[in-house]
Amino acid sequence: MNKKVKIIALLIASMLLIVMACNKIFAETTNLSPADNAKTVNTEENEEEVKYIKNIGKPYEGTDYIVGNVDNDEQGNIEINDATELLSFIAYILAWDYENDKVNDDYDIYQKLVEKKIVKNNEKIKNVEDLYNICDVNEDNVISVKDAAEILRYYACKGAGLIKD
Ligand SMILES: [Ca+2]
Ligand SMILES: [Ca+2]
Repeated sequence: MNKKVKIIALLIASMLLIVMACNKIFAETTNLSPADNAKTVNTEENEEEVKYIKNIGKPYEGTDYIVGNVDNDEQGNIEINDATELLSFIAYILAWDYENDKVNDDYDIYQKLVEKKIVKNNEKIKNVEDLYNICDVNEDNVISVKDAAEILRYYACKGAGLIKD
């Protein structure tokens, strides 16, 4: 994929994610009548999602970094920039030329992108475990747009006062 295609793909993915994040938030905050609440089945999946959000913005156990703080800003804030940094990384993982540019894991790709100054260097990411601890916020062992969506959702929920420290 050439650079233009990647950028367009990334922009489309970003817009989709923002729309998805907004839809989810409105769905969660507007169904306040008892009849509507009765319709909301608290499935296991919903409980899982809540759990993921609780991980984001918190220190990863036994480390000095914060889950979801992809850009490693000093305040440790989870903001849109963390999602866009992650989306940029994901776009390059998806477009990676595995045939010609052999890598062992996503950390190798990350390092190469940092060298080329395509993604920002996060000093906390020193190995593949750190990379996944910070970026794989929904803990499904894949760094994907779902993780970026969860970061956006956290950011929006926090902004709406739905998440307290
Ligand atoms: Ca951040
Ligand atoms: Ca994930």
